Amino acid sequence: MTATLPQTAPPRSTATHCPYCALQCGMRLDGAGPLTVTPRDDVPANRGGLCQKGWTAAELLTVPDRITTPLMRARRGAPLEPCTWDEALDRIAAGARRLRAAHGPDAVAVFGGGGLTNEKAYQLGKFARIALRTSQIDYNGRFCMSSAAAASNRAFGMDRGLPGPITDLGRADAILLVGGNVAETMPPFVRHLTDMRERGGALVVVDPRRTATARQADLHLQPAPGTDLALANGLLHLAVMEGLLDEDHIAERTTGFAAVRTAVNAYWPDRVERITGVPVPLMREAVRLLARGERSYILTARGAEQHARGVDTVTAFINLALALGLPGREGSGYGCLTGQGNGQGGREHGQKADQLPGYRSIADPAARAHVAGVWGVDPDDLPGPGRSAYELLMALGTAEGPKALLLFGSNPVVSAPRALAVTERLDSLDLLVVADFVLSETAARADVVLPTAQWAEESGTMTNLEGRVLRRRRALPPPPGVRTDLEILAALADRLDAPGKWSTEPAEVFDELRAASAGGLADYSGITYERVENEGGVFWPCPGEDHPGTPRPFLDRFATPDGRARFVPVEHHGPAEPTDADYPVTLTTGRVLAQYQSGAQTRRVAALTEAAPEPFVEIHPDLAERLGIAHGDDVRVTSRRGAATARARLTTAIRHDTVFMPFHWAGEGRANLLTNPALDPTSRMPEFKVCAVRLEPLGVNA
Ligand SMILES: Nc1nc2c(c(=O)[nH]1)N[C@H]1C(S)=C(S)[C@@H](COP(=O)(O)OP(=O)(O)OC[C@H]3O[C@@H](n4cnc5c(=O)[nH]c(N)nc54)[C@H](O)[C@@H]3O)O[C@H]1N2
Ligand SMILES: Nc1nc2c(c(=O)[nH]1)N[C@H]1C(S)=C(S)[C@@H](COP(=O)(O)OP(=O)(O)OC[C@H]3O[C@@H](n4cnc5c(=O)[nH]c(N)nc54)[C@H](O)[C@@H]3O)O[C@H]1N2
Ligand code: SF4
Ligand SMILES: [Mo]
Repeated sequence: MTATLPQTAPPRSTATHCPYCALQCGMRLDGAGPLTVTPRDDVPANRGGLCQKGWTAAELLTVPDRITTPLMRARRGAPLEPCTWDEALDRIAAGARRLRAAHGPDAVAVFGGGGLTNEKAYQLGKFARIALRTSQIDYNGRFCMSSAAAASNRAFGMDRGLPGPITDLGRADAILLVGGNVAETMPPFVRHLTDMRERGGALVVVDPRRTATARQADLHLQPAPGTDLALANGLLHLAVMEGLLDEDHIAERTTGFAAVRTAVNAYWPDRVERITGVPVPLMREAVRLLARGERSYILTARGAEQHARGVDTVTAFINLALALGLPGREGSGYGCLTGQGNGQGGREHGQKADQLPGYRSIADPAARAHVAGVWGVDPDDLPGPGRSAYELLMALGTAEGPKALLLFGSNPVVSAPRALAVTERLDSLDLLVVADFVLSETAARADVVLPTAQWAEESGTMTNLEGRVLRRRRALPPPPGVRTDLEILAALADRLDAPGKWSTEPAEVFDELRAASAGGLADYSGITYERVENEGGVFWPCPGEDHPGTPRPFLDRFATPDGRARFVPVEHHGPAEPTDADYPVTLTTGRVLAQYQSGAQTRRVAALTEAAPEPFVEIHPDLAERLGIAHGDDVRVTSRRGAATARARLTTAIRHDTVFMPFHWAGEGRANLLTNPALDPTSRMPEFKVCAVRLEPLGVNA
């Protein structure tokens, strides 16, 4: 089978969205050769703004080392060499069949990504379950917002990023932003915070670093990494003491407050100051700001969530929000800032180990029956839940684990915790297949590499951080020789004699997704491409074509069986790996404006590499002096997992006891050589945001 790519003349101007983060800024692409990018002002999320990554996004399409032909290596150790699509696909299908025959269907695993469109995420989950019949599928969203998702499901019965349209934020009385650096991670988002502040609202930021976001705040709390839960319980303790609770809201809309009130008794202010390092007067001011109006938000991002107790930490902030009467009211509530372009939709349509489309549980017999019906298979033939992302990666190539991995939309050699061990597991596979548009660090280790189409070369839908489904539109055809992910999955399904329909048309796949999601929590059945076009996006759940969609899902009731939100008492445990004499400093990790994730894309864009060229470690000057480190020195950072080398960047914006590294680079500066894969017991999220390290100066870099 050869790829036939429709070569229709491209329209002069295409309205679409940015390929990167969950804000999904609207942009217009013009031209037929090199595209020019202009921001759209008809999209509420960005209202005419873009960040540097968005402005330069068109360069991704023409990076010099873009792969345009499949690559294969004859055996481990041999070089990757160009091959035909038939050779590549035949090798994958034969390998999958052989391993399945020898070891059973779980011998082949799939790893997906939150950057994939809804259509691709859906098709990938279906491919794993009915073409490979494997339970072994998970995705990088597990590393992203799985803790917030689990906490929201527990409290509200549903997990949907923001509780309302993003423009609601601009009318709030106060926003408490915990562990989010939006000035770098979604710059146009800051406009909504500025709107609020110009109307008299207050911004409170909780971050161990005085970030670009914290500098714009009315109040900045600077806790030690991994102590947010104690802080949240302490704030609730203060709210109780100061009589700031919304007793009516608690009585009418929630259950379980008594146990939480008892639990936070033990979080008296002095104790919380000792745990977190946040002075009591600042805590008091924060809770007063948050409680002074009726419409306020508590928002969490990765700083609060990427912890071995991330679910409980988010729960502690939800408890605080509920006690102040915020969730369930128009223009206020709790929200999680989704990260990846389709971080929302990516978690709703079945690429997570325990989920089927429509945010259904794969363990629920009714859900299995419904989805099996749409797929045309027997419910008993669907596999059960598989391993979570890190557990899956670490099982690869072991006696009980998968022997082959098909990877779409992630670069775990750079982005997974304890990356060295994960890389060893990838190298021990019989067959590693990576679909990507560049030779990422993970693709470079694959046995077969499949070149895929990019954002502006394909159509589909993305669900942004608001829960609003948006259209990604094709502006030009992919380069000759390149196929879309849907075409790749269809060709493999065909070779594996898979049951079901394997359309390569995004609109057809979307119609099937609608049917599969019908009746589920994330019900997309009423959403059509036409409606998305005409209505500027549609909010899920949307259970019928005559249903308006649901911008604010919790106004009348929560999605729990009794309609009430649930308080859950939670206790502070601290980081899984506390500092000690050998590893006396806390390392936290995160992002910078000009690089995206593993850097596979942004490290190839000239202006972005110029803006953020190399790995670094932020150190407070006092700590640096104690360790004999000067600004610009190369520093070796060592944890129990390994050592990394990065340039010292001295700044008073970070706590004395903490250092920070971005994780966007490969090689010896890889932050994930150091990170601790301790997993949250519920979400299985790794503790990217805290581990114990020691630092040594390596002298001035020549
Ligand atoms: N430029 C850029 N933008 C991006 C991305 C990118 O890679 N680059 N990725 C996208 C994705 S997938 C995501 S998930 C989002 C992430 O967006 P954010 O969550 O805003 O990003 P991070 O930098 O990971 O973490 C935010 C902050 O958490 C702080 N932090 C660290 N430890 C703690 C802690 O224990 N407690 C608290 N309260 N704060 C802590 C860090 O100092 C950091 O400033 O960004 C999206 N946007
Ligand atoms: N230390 C540390 N580590 C972290 C984090 C942290 O804060 N600290 N954050 C974590 C978080 S929140 C996230 S989301 C992960 C992200 O980390 P990764 O999962 O590695 O994400 P990306 O770098 O975006 O990798 C996406 C890859 O897929 C390719 N790609 C993009 N779109 C498509 C597509 O449509 N189809 C196909 N086939 N390929 C595509 C890109 O070229 C790239 O190579 O990192 C996690 N790792
Ligand atoms: S904020 Fe996110 S969506 Fe907007 S331009 Fe930047 S990377 Fe793209
Ligand atoms: Mo993320």
